[in-house]
Amino acid sequence: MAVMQSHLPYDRGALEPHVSRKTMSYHYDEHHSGYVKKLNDLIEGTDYDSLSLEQIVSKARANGDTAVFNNAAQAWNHGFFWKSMSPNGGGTPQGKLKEMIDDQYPDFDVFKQQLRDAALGQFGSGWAWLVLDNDKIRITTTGNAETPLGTNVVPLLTMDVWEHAYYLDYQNVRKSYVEAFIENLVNWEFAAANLAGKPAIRAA
Ligand code: MN3
Repeated sequence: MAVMQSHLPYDRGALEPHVSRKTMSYHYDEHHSGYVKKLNDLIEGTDYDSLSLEQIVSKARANGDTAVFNNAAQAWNHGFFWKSMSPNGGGTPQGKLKEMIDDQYPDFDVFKQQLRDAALGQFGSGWAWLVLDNDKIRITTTGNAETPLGTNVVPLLTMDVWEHAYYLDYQNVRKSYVEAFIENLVNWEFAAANLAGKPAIRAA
């Protein structure tokens, strides 16, 4: 059974002016779609074929099946990334997530700065993440397709820092894209739902 490309939870132009319709069209319809198509080509007729996308990521990592892992992880990461943004994003987290940030960081601006620094510090292609690590939140990054999914931390939020995520809108200036993500796009409600263990995280 083929893996389905996860749904884009808003219109392709909904994140303008921060992410253009053109970027979103390429990113969703070419890049994300390409990972899903490639994955399905790779797994057809194999033991992976009957598994969920999350199971494929874990099994391919364990088996060292690099091509399957890379395409499956990218398929999952993008589904998670679309939900990590919202046309009504930005602002401040509420509830338990806010409490944890307040407990672990001097203030919200320092937290945001560390998230920004992590996203800028990831050399080359990759992802910046907010994860739950035991009972603490943690900012981390992964290179290329690598993902916290299936490891011992819980992904709460992600930012795609591959150049294809921002080049058409910001050229090589990752900093401007990262600022726009943190100030205008980030979906704190999605992160809070993942923190609460809501099924949002499983809807790859
Ligand atoms: Mn991407």
